[in-house]
Amino acid sequence: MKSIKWPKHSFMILAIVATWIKTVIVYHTSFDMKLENAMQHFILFINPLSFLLFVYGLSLFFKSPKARNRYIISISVILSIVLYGNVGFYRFYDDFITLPVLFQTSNFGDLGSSAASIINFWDILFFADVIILVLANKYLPIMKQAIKVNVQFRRAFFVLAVAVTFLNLGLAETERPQLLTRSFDRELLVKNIGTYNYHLYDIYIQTKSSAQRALADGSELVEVNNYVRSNQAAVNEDLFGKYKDRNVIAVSLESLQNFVINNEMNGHEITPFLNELTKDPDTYYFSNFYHQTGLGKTSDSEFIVENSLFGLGRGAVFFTHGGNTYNSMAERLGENGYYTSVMHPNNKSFWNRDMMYQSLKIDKFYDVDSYTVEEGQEVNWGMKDIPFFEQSAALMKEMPQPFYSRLITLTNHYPFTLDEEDIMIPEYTSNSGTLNRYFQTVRYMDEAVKDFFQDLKDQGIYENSIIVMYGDHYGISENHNKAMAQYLGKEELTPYDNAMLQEVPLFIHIPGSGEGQEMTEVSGQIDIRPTILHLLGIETSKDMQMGADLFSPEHEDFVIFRDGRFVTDKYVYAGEACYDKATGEQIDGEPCKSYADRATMELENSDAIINGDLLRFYDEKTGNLKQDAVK
Ligand code: GP9
Ligand code: MN
Repeated sequence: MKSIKWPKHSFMILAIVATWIKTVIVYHTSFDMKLENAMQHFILFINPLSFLLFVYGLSLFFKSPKARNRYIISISVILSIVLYGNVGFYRFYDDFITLPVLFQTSNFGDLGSSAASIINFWDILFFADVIILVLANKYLPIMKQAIKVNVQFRRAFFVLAVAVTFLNLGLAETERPQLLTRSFDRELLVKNIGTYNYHLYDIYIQTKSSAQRALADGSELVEVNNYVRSNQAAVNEDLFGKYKDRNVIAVSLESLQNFVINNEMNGHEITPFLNELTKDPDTYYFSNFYHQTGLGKTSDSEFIVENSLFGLGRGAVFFTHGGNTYNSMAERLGENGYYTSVMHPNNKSFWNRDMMYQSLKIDKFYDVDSYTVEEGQEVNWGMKDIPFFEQSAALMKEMPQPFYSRLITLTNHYPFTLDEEDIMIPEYTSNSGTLNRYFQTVRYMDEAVKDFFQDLKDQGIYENSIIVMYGDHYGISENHNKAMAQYLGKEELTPYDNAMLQEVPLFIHIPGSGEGQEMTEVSGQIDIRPTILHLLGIETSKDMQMGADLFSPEHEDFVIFRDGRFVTDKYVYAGEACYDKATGEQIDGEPCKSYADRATMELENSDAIINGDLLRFYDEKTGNLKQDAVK
């Protein structure tokens, strides 16, 4: 032993290295994380380091070597328990632990009985670093050496830790832009910032939400309730209940904007099938319809459709408020005898769907594990839409009827790539590869929807269903304004144009109805819930919802975006300026003012419901507060 020259801070360094290496080995052996390239491997490799430098680095503040080593060993024990806890949870649920599930004891009902089968003797290796540290502390006297740490050294050490953190975050940001603000997939988080940092982040998000929740009481609901009641739109007497007990098949069309509908790109029709639907006697096509999503993108659109409430201005409500009480469309349909599900061939924890769907009372989530993804059936983000639809229709055939199933497509997702054999039209010719390819993936999606209609007919489900299809959010961001202006034949795009580009198509296809037509009311995703429920003859007059039935004679031409922009039949408010909707010219702000105030109020009311988890106090049977709501 004498020949080895141990560095000064041997025990701390040993701890950092041992826990680091162990964590990386555990990543590879115990979690099934898909790594696509060398950079992702590298990020996974370095991601435990920043946290470990900080937490073990605190040992530099200890004077007594005994206390210092005890601290280091305790940390290694705690981190091992956290990691091992995750492994156990993952073995059972295929997911990483998030704080709320620790408090939802019902989740562990099944776990208890199977704990024995989850644990085995070799799991002792998950504590390998602890064992190494304990042995080193006992048998290597050098480890117990007292070290005088000067301030400069400590400072340098923490500067290094900060640098490693930034390196990690920077690499993660290039690999997954906006990771922390929007991509709330636990797997992505662990892959990019590491399991320990992920837990800190999760604790931060969840405590923030629960603090707001704890401060709220039922009295806040009174005001919100008054607002909602005074904005109710009456039902359309002719249509209310006309399609009672039909299945509802809702299709979220990924990134589909309205500008491609009934339009061409260099002489090529982009959406031939959807174009036909706009003229089809069984289809209501809404041509002045807008998405209302924020950072939560697809998940926000799901939230809006299910609850007729807005997502949040910051973060994704699916992630931040996944445990709230809601009164979703699925729940309402479930009460009316429907079997409810979501079908989406992605990993179930993406957007915290697996947790959120429990709160939305969705009976079953057909995630990627419900599908057989064969060779060549995967592109870009996952399963291609055509086989996805085909297998979904087959699954639907087995569902008890009536059912409500919401399908989420994936192929027309940024960066809009396709396999050679799926390309049906050439790329567009602009400086934006994104926009150029977008037309091709939209064309593919159109084909997929066409096939889906046939699949439904083949499975005998078509006739007795209502098919609702809508674009979930924009596909082409303002970063591509130049290319977009070229396509639209404009000099440049103004805030007015960008607001108008938030239009997404909505189709309500009712086989055999014969009354379909183009509908021009200015409307948004928030209106879908009451519209569907009313077609099925389900009352919503006591529901806490912000939208209005699109067929109601009282539906107002007014749609609010999550960021406060809005569109009416006459005005568009964007970039803090008022525009004439017909001409796109900026006008005096006065006419927009009262709408702007209403928009703010509506968004605030919606936020109050979510932040305070107010629906837990609400009795939607009576439309009153629950008895014990006011403290
Ligand atoms: C992920 C899919 C895409 O499962 O819904 O989400 P997005 O990036 O569009 O929000
Ligand atoms: Mn989406």
